[in-house]
Amino acid sequence: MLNFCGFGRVDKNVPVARIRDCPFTINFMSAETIQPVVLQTDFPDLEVWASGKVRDIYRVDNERLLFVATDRISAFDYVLATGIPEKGKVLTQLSIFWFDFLKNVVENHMITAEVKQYPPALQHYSAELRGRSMLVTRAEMVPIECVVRGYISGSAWKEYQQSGSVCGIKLPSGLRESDKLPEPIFTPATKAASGHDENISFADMIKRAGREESERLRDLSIRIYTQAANYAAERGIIIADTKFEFGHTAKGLVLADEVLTPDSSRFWPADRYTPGKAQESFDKQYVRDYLEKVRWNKQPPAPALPEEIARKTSEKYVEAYRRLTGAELKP
Ligand code: Q0N
Repeated sequence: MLNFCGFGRVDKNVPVARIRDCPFTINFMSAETIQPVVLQTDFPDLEVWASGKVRDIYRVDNERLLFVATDRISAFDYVLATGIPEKGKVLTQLSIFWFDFLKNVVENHMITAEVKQYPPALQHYSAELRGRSMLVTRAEMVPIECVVRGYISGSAWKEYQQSGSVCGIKLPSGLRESDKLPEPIFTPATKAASGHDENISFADMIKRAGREESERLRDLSIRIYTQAANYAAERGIIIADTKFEFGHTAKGLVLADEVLTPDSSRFWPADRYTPGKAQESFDKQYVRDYLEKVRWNKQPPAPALPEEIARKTSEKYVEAYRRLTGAELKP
C-alpha cells in the first residue's frame, strides 16, 4: 500500500499532496478552486502533539497548539484513501462559527484562525494552513467525552434496546430508532484502551471528574446542544447528537477541540427525517452507499472513492456550512 505523505512543492506556491515511495508527483486538485486536497500535513520543524483520523495537532510552544483539519474522511471506522475537497475547511470554519455563536454561553480554546496572526515560525506554511487551521490555547483536558443526544441513534439505540436505558438514564418505553427524545440527555463516554468510546454512567463520571465538575459539564453541554440544535433545526438540519470536549485554561473551563461539526455530531437532513430506522447522514451518505455497493468487508485497507462520490460528498459538507452559517466558505 502506498502511503500519503503530505505536502511537497512543484512550482513556488503550488502545494501538492505526494505519495511516499512513488516516483511521480500527483496533484489532487479540486477543479473549481484549484486547491489541493490535503490528505496529510507535514511540518518538519513542528512537534506533532496528537493526530486523529482527520486532524493533525502540532505543538507551537508551551501555551499554544496548532489544529489543522485535513480533507481525510473516515467511514465505518477507517480513513479512506480518497480525500474530500474542502472538508477540512468546512470542519474548521464551522467550529469557528459555533465558537462565536456560543461565546455568550461558554469560553473556548481558540486564539485565532488568521494565519497572519500566527507566530512567525508558522508563516512558512501559510498556504497549507489558510482556512483550515486554528491556533488554540493549550488546555488541561477533561478526560471525558461530553455527549448530548436529542434523538436516539447509534450506541444509544443499541443500549436502549438491551436495557431500556442509556448511560444509566431510564428512557420511556416504546421508542423507535431515531425518535426524538422527550428532552436532550447527557451520555458521557471515555476513550477506552481500544481507542473506542465507551459509554459510562453519570455516577462513573463523578468518580473520575468529581461531582461539581461533572454537574457543571453536564449542564453546560445540554445548554450548548440545545442552543445549537434549535438554531440548526430552523435551517433544516437536525443535530441528532454531538460530542464536546472541555479543558481548563487561565480563562477557566473552555470548550475545546472541534465543535458541532458533521464529524463530531450526527447531522440529518430534516426534510428526510423518518423515525423507525437509521437515518441518512447529511454528509456521508454517498460514501456509505458506495461502500455498501462495492461490498467492502470493512477491513483495511479502506478503498478509494470514485471522483464523483468525493465531489458530491464535498458539496454536502459545503452545503451544511452554508445552511448553518448563511455564508460562503472562505478560500
Ligand atoms: C487535545 N485532544 C483530543 C485530534 C484531536 N486545547 C487543547 N489543549 C491540549 N490538548 C488538546 C486540546 C484540544 N482541543 C485534545 N487531543 C489534544 C482531540 N483529538 C481527537 C482526535 O483528533
